Amino acid sequence: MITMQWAILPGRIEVKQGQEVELIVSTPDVEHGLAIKGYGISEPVQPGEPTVIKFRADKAGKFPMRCDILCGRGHKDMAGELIVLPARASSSSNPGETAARDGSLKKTKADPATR
Ligand SMILES: [Cu+2]
Repeated sequence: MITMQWAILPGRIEVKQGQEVELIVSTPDVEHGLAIKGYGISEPVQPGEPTVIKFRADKAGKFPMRCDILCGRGHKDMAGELIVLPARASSSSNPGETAARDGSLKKTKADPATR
């Protein structure tokens, strides 16, 4: 993905709960930051050097993404949204539960809930 003056592209990222997410973020102009509220993510992004952000999407919901480094007049327009689609937990909705899988970065097409 790209942080640039004045946008975060793509502005909407959809992942599944429990998925290992790897964001490779670059910037074509000046230094920006990428922050994802709710996941405690806040990483600087420098020109010429992509930043790799890895995390496990263990919380379902919508999480605003922002640039958290003041980069100029359009700074506040740099916003996006991370959507974490809930795993199909039929009965229990215990939040820590999906964190039990080991962290391979494979992206399988249909990922049946492990239960
Ligand atoms: Cu900014």
